[in-house]
Amino acid sequence: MPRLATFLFALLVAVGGLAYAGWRIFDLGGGFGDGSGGQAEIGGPFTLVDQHGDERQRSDFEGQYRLVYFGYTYCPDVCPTALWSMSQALDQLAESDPAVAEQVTPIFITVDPERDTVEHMAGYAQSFHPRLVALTGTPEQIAETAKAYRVFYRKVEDEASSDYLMDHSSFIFLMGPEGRYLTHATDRDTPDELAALIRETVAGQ
Ligand SMILES: [Cu+2]
Repeated sequence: MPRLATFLFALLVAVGGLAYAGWRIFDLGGGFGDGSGGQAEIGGPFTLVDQHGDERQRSDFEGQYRLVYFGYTYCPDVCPTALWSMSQALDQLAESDPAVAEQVTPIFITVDPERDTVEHMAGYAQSFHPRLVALTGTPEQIAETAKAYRVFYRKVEDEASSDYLMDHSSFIFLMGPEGRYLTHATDRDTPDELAALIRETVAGQ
């Protein structure tokens, strides 16, 4: 009997793991269309607050390409890497293609509104790029925005301390001047690759 119990438990874990993996794969592959095909769109209207305490909506960025990244300031590695790449890529473009660079607004949206207050976002954004717009909001506003971008996130309790981590998707979305999804990169793309992707995508518009 204990062997059966062990087997059942292992099966349960495996099924749970598969379901979770499936969700992540869906999350990764789902809906990355160009907005013109049958796939669901990525992005949507939002109302959030920036690091200066000002309300910001999607329409505020009309006419600007946007590099949008969801993460959280307490992230130990992935978010700093992605935000560093975005900043470096924009600095590179400012040198090589200033006309392109000035059309792109980098946006960081927290998935951890509990800890990422306006004040906290202000200090964090400063360490990356002077033009980085860092957005937070109520848990509901964040959930709605993340859902529109098909971004997955969840709290992961750390048993060793009272702190927690956030498990989250890590995509750098390039949105067009009308707010439509164009393409995306990830935190694993180098600043060079990201700069090239932005340059080519903007040129192809
Ligand atoms: Cu992160």
